[in-house]
Amino acid sequence: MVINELGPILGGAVGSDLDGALLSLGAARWACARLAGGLEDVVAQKWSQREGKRMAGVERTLVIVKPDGVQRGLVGEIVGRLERRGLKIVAMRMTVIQRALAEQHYAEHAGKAFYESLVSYIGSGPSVTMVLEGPAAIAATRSTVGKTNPAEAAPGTIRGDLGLMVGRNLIHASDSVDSSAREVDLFFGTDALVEYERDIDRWVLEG
Ligand code: RTP
Ligand code: MG
Repeated sequence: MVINELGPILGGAVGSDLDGALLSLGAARWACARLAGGLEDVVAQKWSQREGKRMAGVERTLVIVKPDGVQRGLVGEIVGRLERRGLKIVAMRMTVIQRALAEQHYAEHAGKAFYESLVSYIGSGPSVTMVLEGPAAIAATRSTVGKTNPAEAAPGTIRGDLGLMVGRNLIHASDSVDSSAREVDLFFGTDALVEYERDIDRWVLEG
């Protein structure tokens, strides 16, 4: 294949005298360098395509199965729905969320009427915290989670199928790219995230 590709490149430069030979040598070197460079470009392009696919549109989101979800034995049900959607678990931990962490996590709600009950609820027992990854993972997770108040959440959503009251709505999910970055860092940092590929990904991810 290399020879075939060199042929047309060298064709015009090959001659019978020394100048011609040197010209041919120079052309051959140039052609080899070009082919090698081309190969590097192809490899680099492949990598960047792969990386690009992972980076462009692929998001991470922080999900918490809140204490009511754990107490009601719904961890498997809740995580299963998100897993079946195709989202990939890249971190998971069972933890009792301490007051300081709860306050940081829900800082945007400080001062609201429900803030105290919210902070006390989220720390009232073990939670399962996790980071999910996938294309548009933030919106995809929020749509599977459903509206904040389970009474208004659509059937088919986690809150709509499994909950009744806003103060017992089973699950937290990041609501934007910014809050996801902040929350993933708050609960896991970057070291605790596990990078891996799944064999099924080609059946879940297009392209
Ligand atoms: P989350 O942050 O827990 O995923 O919930 P969310 O985005 O759907 O709702 P958000 O407005 O961030 O509220 C955070 C949590 O506070 C409790 N809440 N209670 N009593 C109330 O009016 C009220 N409003 C919100 C809920 O537990 C909600 O998930
Ligand atoms: Mg929220």
